[in-house]
Amino acid sequence: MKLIARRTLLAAALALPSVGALAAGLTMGFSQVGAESEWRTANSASIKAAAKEAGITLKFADAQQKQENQVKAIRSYIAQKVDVIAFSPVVESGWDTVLKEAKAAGIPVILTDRAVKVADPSLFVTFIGSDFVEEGRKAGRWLLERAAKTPNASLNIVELQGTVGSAPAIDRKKGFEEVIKTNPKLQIIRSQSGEFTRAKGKEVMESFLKQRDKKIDVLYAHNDDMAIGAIQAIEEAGLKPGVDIVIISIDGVRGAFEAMKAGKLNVTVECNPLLGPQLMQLAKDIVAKKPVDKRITVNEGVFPAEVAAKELPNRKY
Ligand code: GYE
Repeated sequence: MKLIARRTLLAAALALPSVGALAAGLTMGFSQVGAESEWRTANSASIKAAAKEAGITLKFADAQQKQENQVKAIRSYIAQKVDVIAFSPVVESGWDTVLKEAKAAGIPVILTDRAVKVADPSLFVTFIGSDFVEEGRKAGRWLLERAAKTPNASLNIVELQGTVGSAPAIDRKKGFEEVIKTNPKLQIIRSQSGEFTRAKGKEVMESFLKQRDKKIDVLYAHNDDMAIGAIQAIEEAGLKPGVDIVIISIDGVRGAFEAMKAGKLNVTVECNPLLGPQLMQLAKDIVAKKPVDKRITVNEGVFPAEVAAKELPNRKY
């Protein structure tokens, strides 16, 4: 603290930029999806901390899950002539125009967490984030193994999808379906968006449970928060989550490990939100005109309930 204070005073006296700016002198505009989940909270915290650590001036805007807010934020970063723009696109499509504007202004764009569908891939420099199709496959493989223990039983699955049109919702559905279709006893009987939030996950699960035409054996939730919301709905309906209904979700946040420890969630597929340090390094490399890979993925695991108690103290988000 003292050292920084002294340096800042010195810098002020000499009319020099602050310590952070001296180290990198870089400004990043970041447009975040929102604050819809535990994953997102950890992701935002990682980005803010890493920017500070890297001496990068961060302009951060929360879009409250609305694409129009992200477009506005990106336009304002262009107007402010930031050095680099990074964003996590709430949905996949509809970005061509604003990204062309960034390109015309000569500002490099980094995608983090979620991908976009654009006609011209040169509209962004690189994309750092998880492989969501693979996460869906991992969830599906876990269920295949579980189903192999009761080979004659048909299993009715309900699915809580993430935000409509978002890369993780599209890809996690795709990867899961690709794997479970190899076993005709596994059928998705209902599928609806719970918008990646606890409240909506609970609400949609309640409506699934009210339709009594078919028994629900399995819940596949595209994130932990929706699974946690659904667990409440299942308990309120007088059923035992994790026992009467097998529950699979994605992210691996602390809340999921706690639910697994309590026997209410069966497995979570890891999706690492701590992208900040790599993002800041990429920004520096790009501004320094160093070559970077177009696609950077993250290594992730699968955590069944059996290991939850042992793993919980090691979790960083
Ligand atoms: O799984 C979910 C969040 O894009 C990977 O967004 C992210 C997803 C994450 O709301 O919890």
